[in-house]
Amino acid sequence: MTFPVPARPYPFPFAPGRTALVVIDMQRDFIEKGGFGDSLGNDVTRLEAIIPTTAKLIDLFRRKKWPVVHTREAHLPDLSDCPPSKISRGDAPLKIGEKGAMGRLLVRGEPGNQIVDPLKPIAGETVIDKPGKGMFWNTDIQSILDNKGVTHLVFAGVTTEVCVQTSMREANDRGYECLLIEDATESYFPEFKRMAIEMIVAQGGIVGWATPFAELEAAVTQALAHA
Ligand code: C5J
Repeated sequence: MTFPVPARPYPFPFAPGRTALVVIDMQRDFIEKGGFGDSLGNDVTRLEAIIPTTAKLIDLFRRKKWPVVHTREAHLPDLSDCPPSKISRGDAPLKIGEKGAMGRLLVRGEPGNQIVDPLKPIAGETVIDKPGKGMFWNTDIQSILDNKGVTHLVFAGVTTEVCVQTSMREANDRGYECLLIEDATESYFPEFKRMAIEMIVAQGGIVGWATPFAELEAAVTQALAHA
C-alpha cells in the first residue's frame, strides 16, 4: 500500500512500513564552530537553522515506529579509510585528522564527530559511519535496509549538494524511491541548495522527489489517522 505525498515533480508514493528516514551528517563537525565545516571557511550558522524541522521529522518517524538511520562522515583514527587526496585537498589551516576545538576533525569517536544533541539517535536506531560523501560506499547500509525490507527513503541533513545529494543519487541507482525534505536540508551556499533540489526533481524526478516537511506530515496524518 502507498499513499500520495504532494511533492515535486509529482506526488511521492509513500510506502508505510517500507520507508526509512535517513538523516545525513547532522554532526557537530559540520554544524558548530570549531569543526570541519568551519575549518573550511564556511558560515556554519546557516546549518543549525534546520535542526527544529529535522527534529520534528525524526519525531514523526519515531511515533510511527518507522526506521530511522543517522549517518556521520567519519574516519578511523588511523585514517586508513581516508584517501590521501581527501586529506590533502584545499588550503584549510586544519586537515582531516588534525586536532581542532572539538577534537580530531572527522575522526570517529571525537566530540566533533557526534550528532548534535537535539537530534541524538535513540536505542534501536541505525548509526552509519561513512568514510565517503555517499552513504553506500564502504558501509553496511544496503544490507541493513534490505533486512528491514526498506524500498523507499526520506532524506534530510547536510549538506544538500554534497553528502545528501551523493547519498540520494547512490540510493536512486540502487532502486530506492527517494524523497528529500526541503526544509530539513541545508547548504553553506543557498544557491547550491536550490540548484541541487532542482537537479533532483528535474526530468521527471531523475534522482527523486522533494517536498517541505508540512506536506509529508499532513499526508501521513490524513492517510494514517487511525493507524
Ligand atoms: C561535506 C557533507 N560537505 N556531509 N560533507 O563535506 O556534506
